[in-house]
Amino acid sequence: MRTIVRAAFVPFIVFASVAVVGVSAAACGDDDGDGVVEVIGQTPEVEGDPDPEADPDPEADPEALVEITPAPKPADAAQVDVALKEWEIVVSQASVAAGEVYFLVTNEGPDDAHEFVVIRSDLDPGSMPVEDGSVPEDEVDLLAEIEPFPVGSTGSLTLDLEPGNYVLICNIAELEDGEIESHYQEGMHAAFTVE
Ligand SMILES: [Cu+2]
Repeated sequence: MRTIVRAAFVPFIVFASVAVVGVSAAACGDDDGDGVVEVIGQTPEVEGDPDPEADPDPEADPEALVEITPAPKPADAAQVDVALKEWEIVVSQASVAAGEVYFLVTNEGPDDAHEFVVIRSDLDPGSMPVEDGSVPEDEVDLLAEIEPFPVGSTGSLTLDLEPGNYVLICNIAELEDGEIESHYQEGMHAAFTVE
């Protein structure tokens, strides 16, 4: 039975090898049946979509995204300008006083949709956990985010932040030429401190 299942999913296994090789290697260290079971468990995400160039995150398709506009800045909030681009996040200041913080976030592209995610973490900004190119958002202290938005658009996020260490990331992972392109791993992360 396992042989039949495995044969049926050969095209997917080839296609997904980049995504699962780390998981399989970590879990069992070889390529026996355990690895195959893990691969099969991921098929619902791809099943019915035979195009290996397909974007696994349709939300990230610039063509499908609408422009966003920033909310007005609250009078007492500290403003932090944020530029999202390939491949970095640039902040106008890396620390602010505790209290209301108004992030004014622009996607400078030049080509890709980006998102803006605020995580509270003492980890080095480049050392967050990663699964299939994304930081698993249920395994970190994610405070808020601006969902993927197109190049040239600006949004805002106002948060009441306590003193501590924060990490700002873009968490989009998409297929590029059959391989996962992780915006986070390409460098879209920045440290941010609240005093
Ligand atoms: Cu991005």
